[in-house]
Amino acid sequence: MKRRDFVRLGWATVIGVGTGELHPAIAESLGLRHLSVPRPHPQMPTSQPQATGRAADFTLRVAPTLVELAPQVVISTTAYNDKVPGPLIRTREGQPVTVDVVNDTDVPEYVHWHGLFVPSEVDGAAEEGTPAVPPHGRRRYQFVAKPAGSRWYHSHTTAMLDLHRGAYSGQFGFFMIDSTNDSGLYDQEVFLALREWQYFLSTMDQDEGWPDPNDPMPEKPTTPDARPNGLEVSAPLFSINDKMLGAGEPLRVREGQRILMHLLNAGSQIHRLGLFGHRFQVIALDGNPVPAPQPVAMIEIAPGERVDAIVDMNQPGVWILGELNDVARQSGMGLVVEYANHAQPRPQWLAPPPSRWDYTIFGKAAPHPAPDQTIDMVFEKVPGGPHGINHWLVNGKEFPHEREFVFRQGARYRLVFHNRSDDSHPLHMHRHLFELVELNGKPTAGVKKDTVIVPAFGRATVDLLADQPGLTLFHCHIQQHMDFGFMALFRYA
Ligand SMILES: [Cu+2]
Repeated sequence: MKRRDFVRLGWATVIGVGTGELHPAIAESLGLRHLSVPRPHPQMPTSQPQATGRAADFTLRVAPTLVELAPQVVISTTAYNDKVPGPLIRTREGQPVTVDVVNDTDVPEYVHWHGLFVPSEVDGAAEEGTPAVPPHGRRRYQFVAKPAGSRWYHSHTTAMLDLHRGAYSGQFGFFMIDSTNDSGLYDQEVFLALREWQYFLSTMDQDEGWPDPNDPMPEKPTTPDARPNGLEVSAPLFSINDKMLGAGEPLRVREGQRILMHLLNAGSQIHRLGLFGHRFQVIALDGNPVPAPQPVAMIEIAPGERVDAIVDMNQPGVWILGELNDVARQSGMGLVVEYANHAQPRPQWLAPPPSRWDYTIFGKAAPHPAPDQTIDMVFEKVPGGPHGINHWLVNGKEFPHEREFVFRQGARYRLVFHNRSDDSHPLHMHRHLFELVELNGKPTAGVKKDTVIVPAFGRATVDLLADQPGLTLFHCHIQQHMDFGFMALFRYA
């Protein structure tokens, strides 16, 4: 057993892994009595726009709260409106939106509207000049909801060594912007946010279980870095929405139904999900419809990313939709999927057939117009820097930079992300979408995203049209990497 697994299982034992797939209390809650009572899958509470002229359409109250992840597993965090995820904000594309944020905590907060085209002043990033929501104060955010698709909102405060702030807190929620041409070809729509809880610092890399010797690693240096690795954020508990595997209501389905799953990774680790006997028809990445929807057996989703997939329910039984990693799944990252009239005492986990996640299969073959300028961005790790924490360099410097990164309005940019580190990083550009051009040398077109995983020692190239004037933050979506240097600010000339 690796030391990492020992540490994780040590934690997991507290909540009873070792008795099989589920905690006894959780298994008990899944007993026949419950299974025999058909109940609709609980809808996430929705904040609907209110009609009043001067009132906000939505109000988010940031406050400390308790979350019952499972029977006898209750954690303390801060969240929006005492819910994790926060209320589903749903609106039509092009609609003006007013959100009042009430901050019932002792620290300043920012709410970032991830994937929306909004001005810097309301984007929710201090670095772009958005004003804070003061402690015990309030602030109104007003913007137009665009573009259509699965967006989300979350705290964008700096956390540094406070593992209860920013992305470590429960401050996140779905923000759906409906387009006027929603096909509606599904029977049920579910919102599933993946999360870890009770973060701690460790020298063990969370993603070490997923090395892929087949990766080309074009950015791998010839001489490996011999410095010892520093502290990274790890976690012992996992959930989908606010419940650990088996602790919440199952997703109740009927044979023949089509389920639209809106998946969001609101955590700090990359996750891989499978549902034995089923395929995920991926229709959108980061909320943007893909040119070539494809069925896949496994979905990989990084912090900040969204995947919309339709699953045809054609394998009756009681299954676990779960993390492929056994420890993560057994420590909570999963959801029971229960077909009507197929109740069985225990949900089954079977690993899906081995497969690779590859963004490029959802794209098309098409030439990209030549960019006006190519910007190379090189990312490096400084292992075990100050405080024993890994620090991160963008083109040789930790954030902030001088004026290295400048856009001219209307110009097309090709950004080449060179990941010269042994970790995968989900790189996020605020207020813009970019189009994937190549990933580790594999070309594609038409896949539009706001967050892209650049694999360890890998390279991704994206094209971006600079059409959203204003300061624009770019960063790794892993909170700790962002806080310790992995950030850059683009300015419009
Ligand atoms: Cu990172």
